[in-house]
Amino acid sequence: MLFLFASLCLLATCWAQDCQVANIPVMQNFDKFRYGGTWYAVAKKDPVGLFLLDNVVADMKVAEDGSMTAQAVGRVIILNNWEMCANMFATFEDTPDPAKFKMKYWGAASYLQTGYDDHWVIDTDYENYAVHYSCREVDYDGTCLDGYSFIFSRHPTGLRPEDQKIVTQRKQDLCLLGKYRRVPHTGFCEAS
Ligand code: RTL
Repeated sequence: MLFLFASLCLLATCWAQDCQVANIPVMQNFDKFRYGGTWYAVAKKDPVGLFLLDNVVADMKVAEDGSMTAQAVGRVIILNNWEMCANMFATFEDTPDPAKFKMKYWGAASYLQTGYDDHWVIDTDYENYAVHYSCREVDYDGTCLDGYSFIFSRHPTGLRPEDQKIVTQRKQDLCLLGKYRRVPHTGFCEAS
């Protein structure tokens, strides 16, 4: 009886997930120098409003002094019907947590979106996968009201089967399991 009770308690604590943005676990001992290079988006959870549709590739650069910048491309539709490949730029500001950055971003063309978002690295092995998260608006109860997340791979062909399990666990940690869509790569942004 006591055993049953103890295991039930254990289960309950395992399942208890508060989904508070402030409690989301991020990558420990994050090394931004190893994060540099090309990342192919394989899946994403969209925010409210306009967003990168597909063919998303990010190129992170980390200078010797540690300053991080990025270029990204992705297919977008603007003004209802105009499809284009958006060329985006970003600079990152460090925060006390090495895995949490503030990202200032803008487009090569003035009509593209600009913004100032969180850029959190939830998990990465630097060589194969990275899980990114950004909450734009925290709700009154501390959960995320509007946010987005990217699953990145070093390989244009997608995640290795052995990384899929870890990534699914991370989606769960973010309270976003089931909210992701695959990001197709059709070559739309390749000529730029
Ligand atoms: C990610 C990391 C690498 C650098 C940048 C990123 C985000 C870009 C975003 C672009 C949105 C563009 C839109 C254009 C339509 O006007 C996180 C990939 C810059 C959010 C919506």
